[in-house]
Amino acid sequence: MDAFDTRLHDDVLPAFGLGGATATRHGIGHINATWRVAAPGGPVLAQRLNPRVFPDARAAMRNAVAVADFLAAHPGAVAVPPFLRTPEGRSWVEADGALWRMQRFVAGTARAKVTTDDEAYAAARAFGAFQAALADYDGPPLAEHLPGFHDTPRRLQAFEAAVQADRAGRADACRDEIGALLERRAHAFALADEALPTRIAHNDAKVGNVLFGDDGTVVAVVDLDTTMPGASLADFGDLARSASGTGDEDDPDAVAFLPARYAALSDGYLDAAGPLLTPPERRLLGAAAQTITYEQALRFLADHLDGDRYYTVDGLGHNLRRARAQLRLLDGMAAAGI
Ligand code: GN1
Ligand code: MG
Repeated sequence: MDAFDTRLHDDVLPAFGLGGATATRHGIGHINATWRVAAPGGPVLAQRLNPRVFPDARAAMRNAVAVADFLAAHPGAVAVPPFLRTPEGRSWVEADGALWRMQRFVAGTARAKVTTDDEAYAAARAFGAFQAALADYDGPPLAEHLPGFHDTPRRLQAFEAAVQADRAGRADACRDEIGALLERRAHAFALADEALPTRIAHNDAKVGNVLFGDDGTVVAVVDLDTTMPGASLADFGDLARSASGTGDEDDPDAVAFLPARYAALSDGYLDAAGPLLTPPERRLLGAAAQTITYEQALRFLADHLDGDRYYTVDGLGHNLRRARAQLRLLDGMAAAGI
């Protein structure tokens, strides 16, 4: 079942004591289905985790809840939306082969793209603060429930397998993009041989996963579904991928890398997390931006070749446009010598 043709299961609201509340579809995520629920105590979000993307959804939720609880118990740490509990103290319910959860709605605006260097700085500071706060994490151990999520060499292998399989018969029509990705394969290995510490990473640190307040400050970091042991550079890389250029993630014609925007991102990230980072982590920020942008191009093009089974698409060719946009951004980054 696709994220967009699903309905809110009848058991979910009653399980959280909200039977009878009105729910409307909400948000633009590529993966999960989300509803905004008008609850008596203020709005909440209900979500169905996509079981195809999160085969161990319980582990994903255990991680997310543990991290949210830890941050909530540390005043001054970056805010994340708290999870609601059922009267029995459970953070999710299971229905129709999926896991459903509710979170308090945090007022703020998610932007797929930032438009000023100040916004870029604020978003980067928030992800840096997330990293820094979690350096002291002492809650239950976190599972790597999506193994190798940012293992770029492995993503390259999966891409090559998708080209070989050509499951949807689309490879011939995108030989240029396939060739461009294979030519740039060195990006897959730029971080692979470095000694990088395993930290707690958000792992989906795109700029759309922070909420801005009206004054341009960040009010919360959201979407902890991929928060797992990982590399800080995966987060910085994803942030740079999503916020260092013009244009939407799926609009190749509008993409241009902006060096000043990128500088604001690295300043913000280092201002919050810099003291914690090792010399290789600091030195490799620019390499990480390119590696994660490359990785995302591999993932989008692989999904196009597979017949659009992973990401939600708006029609044929959407993943191909996304891949092209990543490639353009990557070339902008490389030309700027970051
Ligand atoms: C997905 O869930 P969402 O839309 O924030 C994806 C990320 C990609 C991103 C690209 C679990 O994120 O890894 O970077 O799309 N999440 C998962 O926009 O695969
Ligand atoms: Mg997500």
